[in-house]
Amino acid sequence: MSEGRTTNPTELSNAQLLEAFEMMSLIRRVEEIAGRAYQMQKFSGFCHLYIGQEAVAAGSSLAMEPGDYMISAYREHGQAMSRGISAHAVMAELLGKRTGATGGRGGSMHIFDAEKRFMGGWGIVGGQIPLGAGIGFAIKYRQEKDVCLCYFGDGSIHQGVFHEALNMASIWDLPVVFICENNKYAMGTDMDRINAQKDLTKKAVSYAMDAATVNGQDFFDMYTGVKGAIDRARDQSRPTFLDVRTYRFRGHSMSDPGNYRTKEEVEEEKGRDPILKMRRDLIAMGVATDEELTAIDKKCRKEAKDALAQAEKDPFPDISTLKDFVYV
Ligand SMILES: Cc1ncc(C[n+]2csc(CCOP(=O)(O)OP(=O)(O)O)c2C)c(N)n1
Ligand SMILES: [Mg+2]
Repeated sequence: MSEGRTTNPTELSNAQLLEAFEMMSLIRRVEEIAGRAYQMQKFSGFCHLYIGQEAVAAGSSLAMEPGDYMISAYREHGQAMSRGISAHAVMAELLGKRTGATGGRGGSMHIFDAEKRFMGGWGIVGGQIPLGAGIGFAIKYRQEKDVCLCYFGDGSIHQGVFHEALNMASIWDLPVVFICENNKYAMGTDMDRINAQKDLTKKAVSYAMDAATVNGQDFFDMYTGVKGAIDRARDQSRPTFLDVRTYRFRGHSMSDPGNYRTKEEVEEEKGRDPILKMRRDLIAMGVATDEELTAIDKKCRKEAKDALAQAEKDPFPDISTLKDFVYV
């Protein structure tokens, strides 16, 4: 295992770095508990875990201002928590409880919190990309200074809306950061098999948009990449495309045994575990000791466990509200 960084390449304080470590640890522990709860049939439907991709959410979130927006796909539990939605509100949402972030009506793929400017949680591959551009349009139209971070998987870049949204964001100078969470697979389909152009940043070039490749398994690289893009959006009202290289350690969803990749590949990727990397960095930089980081992780394990226990006790939405929010 490589040694950690000895200097902090960002302007983040030690307290903020520890906040990022805690955020990543909490996401990991909540996802582990969610996976176990699913296997125990405490809830059903779809469930896509974020394990392995935690630094993408944490690196982004630390670079954001409270007024900035985030919108994502269905692998969004971790991103929701990175914007301050509690572990309990996420867990309760998975279980369909009234106390869930979306009142128990959305479930795993549809976590929302408009107050925290977390705009979901979308199940149609690529469907949120034009919505993210639309949020950028609204920000600009109202002459506000916020930025929208719009996430999508590598599988969605072949959808027409990806190309339409990027083109519009560029011609209209929208303050949007388009973040492709490139975890190498769209369900079981290997990116290398379906991409004629393997350098995804070249797709943005055709829309005259700045683009960069970012190591999503390194919190510091992620933070720096996103911060630069956010600054460009806020100061110049220009969009950016980021090809973030990451990896999911679990299957696509809970029903995926992952037979399309070798054990060796997964093990090799686990050697780049973003949380272990952050741990090594923080120790090498003298920000915290191994024991202090273990204590933070222990706190996160408890918070995740308590979140599930509370969610299990919480009530389901009242039957009288069955038709609420239904248009027809
Ligand atoms: C329009 C559309 N087509 C197909 C699906 C089924 N589907 C759900 S997830 C997925 C793969 C998407 O992979 P990617 O965008 O790489 O995201 P990841 O799951 O890797 O995070 C597909 C094909 C869908 N939800 N929407
Ligand atoms: Mg993918």
